[in-house]
Amino acid sequence: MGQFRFLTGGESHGKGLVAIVEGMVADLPLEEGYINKELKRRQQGYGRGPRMKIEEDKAEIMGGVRYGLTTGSPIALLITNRDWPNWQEQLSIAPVEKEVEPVTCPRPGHADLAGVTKYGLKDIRPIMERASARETATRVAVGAITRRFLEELGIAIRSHTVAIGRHHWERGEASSIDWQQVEASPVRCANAKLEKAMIAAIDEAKANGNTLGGIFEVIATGVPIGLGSHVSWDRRLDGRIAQAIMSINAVKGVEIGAGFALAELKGSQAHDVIEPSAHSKAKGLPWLRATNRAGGIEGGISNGEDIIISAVVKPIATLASPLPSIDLSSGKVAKAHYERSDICVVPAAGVIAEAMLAIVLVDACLEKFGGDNLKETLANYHNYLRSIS
Ligand code: EPS
Repeated sequence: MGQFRFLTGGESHGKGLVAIVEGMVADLPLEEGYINKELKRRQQGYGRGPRMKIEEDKAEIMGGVRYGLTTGSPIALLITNRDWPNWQEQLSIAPVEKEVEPVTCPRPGHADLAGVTKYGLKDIRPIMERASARETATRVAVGAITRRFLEELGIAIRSHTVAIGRHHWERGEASSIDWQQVEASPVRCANAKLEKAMIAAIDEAKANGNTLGGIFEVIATGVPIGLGSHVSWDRRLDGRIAQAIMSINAVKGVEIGAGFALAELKGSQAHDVIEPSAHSKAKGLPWLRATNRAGGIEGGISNGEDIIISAVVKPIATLASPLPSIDLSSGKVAKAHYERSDICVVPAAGVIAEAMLAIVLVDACLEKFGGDNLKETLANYHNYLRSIS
């Protein structure tokens, strides 16, 4: 990360989650309601577990904003866990006379086994609490702040569900998406027939004590040419985006543009030819691209086309019909630990990926355009657009 950075803290069933965001410019209009709208989007999606009926995520801004404008100081956020009163014993911060029964049967696919071994703990509880995807609520809150900034630059980010289980869009079929339909869909899928099949598949998985994964796609429009750089590995925009998306809980693969499908194409078919044009949709550019297989990034630099990312989410690891494991306290064969959980998180993962992409793009924009105040950044930005047109 460059100029912009953030940290999160807190446990899934602890008092709450916190985030500190540093490097956002001053004078950006920001209200809690804007952040909370994004938090609500993350909580939705067919296949979420009973926890989402308990929580109603709201971010409280604790600092860094005055009279509805950022001040340039770190922005401090708090999201309270409504479930906390039910977990005060398990997650007591003060020492207790008698500890609750430890969790000792790791769930295959979760951080449980590697985490408890690495940190030398006897109880899996602290690992599962922090590895929980509940942490992504803070990322979406931070993502909302960055989305608000990107709006000022005319950059928009959206996501939709490409696949749940075996039910998926054909490649290229989802090229013109009805975004209103996506937002109204319980699985964030704009194809009514697919949506029905996805919902039925989630119901079936639930009935069998199982879980389902899938694929989401995230698209950023209005991105200027020139974010990121080819000069060093850690400046490459594609690498930075891949890391951010891969860091989302349960994501196991990330593609940029045509991604893995490029393996089957010849060089003459794989690239996006450059044509002169006075009507380019890319900002300020006197050319256009007939296709966008590169997903808006060439050589680690944004090329002015839409940035297109897709990622696969594995079926989540907490199963109502648990997989075989061992009890770490006895070494004996046992079933993996089970607590209530989600069946499918693909729609929520798309919303989280929007936040992560927004965070990376803001970092890259501030690196390119600088500025400590929105007006200063915008002046630099428009000056750059003029200089390249
Ligand atoms: C999660 C298990 C479930 C999910 C949770 C992630 O929580 P609980 O054990 O309280 O039912 O609902 O996700 C969230 C709470 C959230 O806000 O996304 C897990 O084990 O990772």
